[in-house]
Amino acid sequence: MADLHDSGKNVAAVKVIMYATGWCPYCRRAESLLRDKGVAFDWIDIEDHPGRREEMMRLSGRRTVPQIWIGEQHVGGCDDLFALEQSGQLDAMLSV
Ligand SMILES: N[C@@H](CCC(=O)N[C@@H](CS)C(=O)NCC(=O)O)C(=O)O
Repeated sequence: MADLHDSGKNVAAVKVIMYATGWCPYCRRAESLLRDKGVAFDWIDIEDHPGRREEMMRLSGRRTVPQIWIGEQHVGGCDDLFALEQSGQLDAMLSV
């Protein structure tokens, strides 16, 4: 169901999940930041797996992609991920 995107450097102590689509620029931007951090994450393409779109909406209360979880915590979308980076909280959340 989910593809494991392994950047090859660090393995985050927590599971990172991103619901996404292949064409979405916000998804690519978020992916790029996670890759820069060197963490592996599960990429769930909601177009390849339509049932996962409903799952994403139910779990997040949002309809846009990406939607990102770090462990049990719903981070939100790309802007939310970058806000955590800007505030210096992201590394601790990722344990990197
Ligand atoms: N501010 C959001 C923007 C996300 C966004 O607009 N994603 C687009 C795809 S690139 C989307 O899901 N559009 C569908 C919709 O608006 O219903 C973020 O940072 O994640």
